Amino acid sequence: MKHFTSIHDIISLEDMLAKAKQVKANPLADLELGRNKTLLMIFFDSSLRTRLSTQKAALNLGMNVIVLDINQGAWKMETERGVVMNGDKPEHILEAIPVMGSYCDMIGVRSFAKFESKEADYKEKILNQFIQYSGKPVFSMEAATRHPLQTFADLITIEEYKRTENPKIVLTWAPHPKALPQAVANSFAEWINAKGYELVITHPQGYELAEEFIGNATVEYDQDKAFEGADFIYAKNWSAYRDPNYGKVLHMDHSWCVDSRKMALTNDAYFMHCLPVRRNMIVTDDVIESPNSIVIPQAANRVVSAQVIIKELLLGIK
Ligand code: AN0
Ligand code: CP
Repeated sequence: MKHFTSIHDIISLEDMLAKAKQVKANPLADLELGRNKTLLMIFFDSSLRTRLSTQKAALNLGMNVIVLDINQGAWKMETERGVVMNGDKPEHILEAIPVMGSYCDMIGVRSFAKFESKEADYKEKILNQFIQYSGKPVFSMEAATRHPLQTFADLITIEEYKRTENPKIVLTWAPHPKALPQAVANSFAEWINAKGYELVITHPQGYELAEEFIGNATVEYDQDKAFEGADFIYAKNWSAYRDPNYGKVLHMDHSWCVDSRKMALTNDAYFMHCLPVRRNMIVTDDVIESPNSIVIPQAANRVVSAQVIIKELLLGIK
């Protein structure tokens, strides 16, 4: 594998899931693979899970790890060409990227959607500049449109907990006070569609995702109806995708919060969320604390997904 930015960089999903099982059973089996190799993790946006789990995964592979928070101590960066840089940004990303590339063997990048331009976000401008100018294998730690390490961990978790061969999976929008990217929802739909499971996406009118991510999923505007018979409820907020509302919070309809009445409509479904989650906005205390909530093992599987991907990238270097 040369780079990892989406499911399209994977040849076989089944093969990756099998590799995840191996890594989970024996996490230190490849301790020699990454010896004397350095991973540089670049964060343009905050993180708890991605930062820790990716670092842990790299350590399990014997790598050295350097972490840079662009907004805490690094120079503010201009990302556009042609700008007269007489403002508050002393550095240009076009020098910063090859410099960062010269210090490491692999780069992980977190750079969320900026919501300034849908076109720039959906072209993955920042991530692609890293691929183009760093000279090193690059992987996404959540970019503008996708969060593939999260979704790989989600799918590993679903495989571990599913009680039927073809579970019904519901991706439900839930309210949130701030505009969040579509990345987690996009990736989730993309991977569940690729796996071939029944996927129902439910959200209020106006929060439709891009067609390329909806794929074969059913869109259901009635949340109660969507929940009927579900085996997994995956809650997530996202802002509007469609023009002219791209990146906007249209409303915060609290009736969409996942509560025990709605969970009772399901087939004793497991509750999932990528975290961080705002309690009593997205999900009630009792649902996230219930035995059916698998958010903690889901987050734990982030080490596994990162380790499988970093291993594939290391094998690509050798
Ligand atoms: C981010 C998002 O929704 O994309 C990261 C989730 C993993 N969430 C927040 O910013 C709260
Ligand atoms: N789920 C996830 O990516 O969490 P962080 O934003 O804390 O990394």
